[in-house]
Amino acid sequence: MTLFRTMMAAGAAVATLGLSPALAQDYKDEYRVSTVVPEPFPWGIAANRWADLVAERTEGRINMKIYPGVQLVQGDQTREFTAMRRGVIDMAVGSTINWSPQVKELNLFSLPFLMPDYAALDALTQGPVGERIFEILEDNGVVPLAWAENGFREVTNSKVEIRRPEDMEGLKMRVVGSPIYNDMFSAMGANPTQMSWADAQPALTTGAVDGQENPLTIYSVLNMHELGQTNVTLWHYVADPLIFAVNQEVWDSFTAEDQEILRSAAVDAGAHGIEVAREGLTEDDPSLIEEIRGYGVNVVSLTEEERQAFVDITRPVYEEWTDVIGADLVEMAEESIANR
Ligand code: X2X
Repeated sequence: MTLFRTMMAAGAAVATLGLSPALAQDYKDEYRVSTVVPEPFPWGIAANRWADLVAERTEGRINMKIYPGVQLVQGDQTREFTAMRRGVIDMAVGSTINWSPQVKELNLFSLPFLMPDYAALDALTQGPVGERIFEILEDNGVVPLAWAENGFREVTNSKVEIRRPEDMEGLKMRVVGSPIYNDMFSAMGANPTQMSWADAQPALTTGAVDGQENPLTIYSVLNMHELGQTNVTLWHYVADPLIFAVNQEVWDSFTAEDQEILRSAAVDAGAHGIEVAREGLTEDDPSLIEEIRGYGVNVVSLTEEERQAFVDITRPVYEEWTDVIGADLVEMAEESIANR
């Protein structure tokens, strides 16, 4: 039994003795929920839905306020997890990428070309891998409740059509806060620079970087075509799911009934968020891709052969990071995907 579980068991025993039951009147006036982007990004929509559902179902006992732009950690999204664990942030709807500096297993979702489609992503988050990831987060001192989605991250730039790794030679790319992204883009011959989301936007505007990678929902809400990002390659190389989570002490302060409301509201908000994140980006409904094409953007999909060249060139990174993440977890993920 881990120390965490021992403490939980002790806590439960105390609660049954009636010594310190959580009382609704001890609640804070406001619970601070961190996100990177606000509405109308699907991420912000999921967070707002969570807060609204909780307010409604607790009849106002729990009042959650969303703080977008990771403003509670001065815009540094790689510090969000630590801040939540320490209670500087009460709750978060966070990306697996942004929490992976502290929880190395979360790099699983950044393994290049692991998840070919939405069914593969669902096979991970909704299967044994998702359960294992939640156990790992609990062992790291936060309470995970449900999944939502930022999306498949596609590569965009202002200079060239990207179909082959060679096309990326020397491209200045803004990458997110896990070193695996530096490794991947270096392997492809690009010139990656790690930057927070807050810094990425001015860097794209001024042309300090040539390109970036993010889900198309982020691209379209920001009108990145107006920032010169007129080449988009749909390569589905990684996807970042989002996780709803609560600081442990805050969680323990809620009554069992309110904990259940928080959890089920997160599950419902997550389902809605996933739906919104995929809108217009599926085979059945590619309307968002068409809309982006309509702005004169060069949107390309890769042939199987073209995709394979990227798989091959990033394979050493995949293998190296398998050791960091844990071979067992990667194997479990590969198996879940194969059986999806
Ligand atoms: O910084 C990004 O690229 C973003 C908004 O997608 C994340 O927070 C992972």
